[in-house]
Amino acid sequence: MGKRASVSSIGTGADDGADNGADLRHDWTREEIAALFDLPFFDLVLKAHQVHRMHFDPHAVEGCTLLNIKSGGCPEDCGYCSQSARHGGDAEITPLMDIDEVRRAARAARAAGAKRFCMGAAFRSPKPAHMPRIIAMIRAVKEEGLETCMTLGMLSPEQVRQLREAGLDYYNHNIDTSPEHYANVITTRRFEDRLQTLRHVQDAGIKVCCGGILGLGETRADRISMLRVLACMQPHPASVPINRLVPMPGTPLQDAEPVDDFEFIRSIAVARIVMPKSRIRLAAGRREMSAQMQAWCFLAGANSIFTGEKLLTCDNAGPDADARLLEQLGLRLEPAGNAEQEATTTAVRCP
Ligand code: SAM
Ligand code: DTB
Ligand code: SF4
Repeated sequence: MGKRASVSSIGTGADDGADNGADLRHDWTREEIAALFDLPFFDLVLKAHQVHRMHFDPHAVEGCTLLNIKSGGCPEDCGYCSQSARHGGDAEITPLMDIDEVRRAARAARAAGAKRFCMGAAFRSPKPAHMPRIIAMIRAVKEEGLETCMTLGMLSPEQVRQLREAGLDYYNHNIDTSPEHYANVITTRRFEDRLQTLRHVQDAGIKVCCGGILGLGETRADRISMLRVLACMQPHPASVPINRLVPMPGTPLQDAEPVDDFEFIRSIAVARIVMPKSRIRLAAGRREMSAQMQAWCFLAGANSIFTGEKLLTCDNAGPDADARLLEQLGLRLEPAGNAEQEATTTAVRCP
C-alpha cells in the first residue's frame, strides 16, 4: 500500500494551496496501486474521502459543460466512439461551429451554473485552417466569464502555442486505458502519440485534463496500469475525467461487459488517493447511474461533473436530475470564476 498516501484525520476545509503534509507522489508502483484496490471496500472509500477532505471543500462540485463544436466523420477508429467514420456509428456529421453559436451556448451554460466550458471536436488533429476560428472561440468563451477547455485530438507544438496565446485554460486529451490494452481499442494512433501531445500541452503551460474510460473490456491490471500512468505524470493532471463507457450502437464496443459498480467506485477512490490534489471528474455515464451510485462516487472523492443536457453526442444526466441530486446530498456547484489550486507545470514524465 502507498504508505505516504495514508492520512489519519478528517478535515473540512478547502485546500489553501499548501501541501498539508500529504506529499504528492509521482513514483507509484503497480503493487502499491493494486494494494489500494485490494483494500476492504469501506477502508478504501474512507481513506479516499479523508484524502479528499484534506484538499477540497467536501460540499463543492465543479460543473463543466460540454459542447460538440465539430461532430462526426472522424478518421480515428476509437472502438468506443460514435463519431468515428470507420464504424457505423450514427453521430451527425457537422462542420466546425460558428463563433456566435459557441458564445450563445457558453452564455447559457454559465447561466445554468457551469464553471468551465469544454469544447470537443471529432478531429484526429485540427487543420491549420481551423485554428483562427478555434482561437476566436476561446476568446469568446472567456469573455463570457468561463474557464475554457478544448479537446481537439493531437496537437503540434505550434498549435499548442496558438491555443496558449488565445488564453486556453485546459486541454483535454485522455489516455483512455492502459498502455497494454490500448491497441485493442484504438489502432490509428499509439499510446505514445497521446503522451507526446500531453507533453506539448504541459510544456506550454496549459493545464492538462487527462483521464480514461472504464468498461472497455479491460482487466483490473489495466485499470491499475492506467491510473499508474496518470499518477506518475509530473505534475499530476489538474483534472482527471473517469468516464464509464456509454455503449454506442454500431461501435465495436457496443456490447462490452459493463464495469461492476463497486469496481468503478474503487477506481474513483484509488484515483483520489494517488492524485490527491487533482479534480476527479465523474464524467460520461452518469445518466445511466442511480443517485446512490453517484453518491458513492462523490464520497470516494469525485468532485467534478459534466453539467447540461448533453455530453458530445449522447444525453447527459440533465440539469433537473442534477439539481435534485446535489440538493439531496447537500452539495453545491462551485461558482464560475472561483480560483482553485492546481498542479504547476513541468514536463510530463511517464513510466
Ligand atoms: N477527438 C478528440 C480525442 O479523441 O482526443 C476529442 C473528443 S473525444 C470524443 C474525447 C474523449 O471522450 C475520448 O478520449 C474518450 O475518453 C471520451 N469518450 C468518447 N466516447 C465515449 C463513450 N462512448 N463513452 C465514454 N467516454 C467516451
Ligand atoms: C471526457 O473525458 N469525456 C467527455 C470529454 N472528455 C470530451 C466526452 C464524453 C463523451 C461521451 C460520449 C458522447 O457523448 O458521444
Ligand atoms: Fe475521433 Fe475522438 Fe471519437 Fe476517437 S474519440 S473517434 S479521435 S472523436
